[in-house]
Amino acid sequence: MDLRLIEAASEIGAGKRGASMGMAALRVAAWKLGSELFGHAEESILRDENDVLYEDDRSPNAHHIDGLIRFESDLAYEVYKYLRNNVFPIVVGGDHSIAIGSVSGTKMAFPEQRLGVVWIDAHADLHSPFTTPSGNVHGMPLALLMDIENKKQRRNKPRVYTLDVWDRLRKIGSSGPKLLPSDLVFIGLKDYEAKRRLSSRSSVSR
Ligand SMILES: [Mn+2]
Repeated sequence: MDLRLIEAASEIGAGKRGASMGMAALRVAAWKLGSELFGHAEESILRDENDVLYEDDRSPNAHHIDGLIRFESDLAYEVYKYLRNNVFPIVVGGDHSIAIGSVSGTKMAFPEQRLGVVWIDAHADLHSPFTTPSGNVHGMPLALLMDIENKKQRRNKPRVYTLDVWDRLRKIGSSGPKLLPSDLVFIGLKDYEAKRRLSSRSSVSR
């Protein structure tokens, strides 16, 4: 089966800059180790929206989430297109919010099938705009993909604008959950975060 590398250098979801350099770092390391992957596999390079990080943030409980709409849709379509043509896509980020487009695109290619996800991370990435202490979207992709908002443990009052964009991201490819909790495996998790109650400082981000 042919492989295709997809460079998804979006770093809007992270709290710090730098995740967009992932592919460049891998390319250098692979070349040093004598790997031929980057010399032979074809690459798709997606246009990122990282410039929104220089603009005012309209969404304190999901920072710059509007910068993800076009990007995640493009990524989903790219993944879908290759899978439908029997080409295996390897998506390299970028921060963890790129899972939104990657998994949505896989679901578009196999709409009748249940997807399994192996999540290798120190964090569970199960926050929503209602529960996030930091407002960083890289901590939310699994909740979005499983359609979990966890309002019971809310600590924030997200803006209507934020929830509108969240809903559009949730519906990329199809509405309804892309993934079931029973089909998700975590590796490397440190812990779940303790639950918190809604506080009066709810809009203050860490
Ligand atoms: Mn993560």
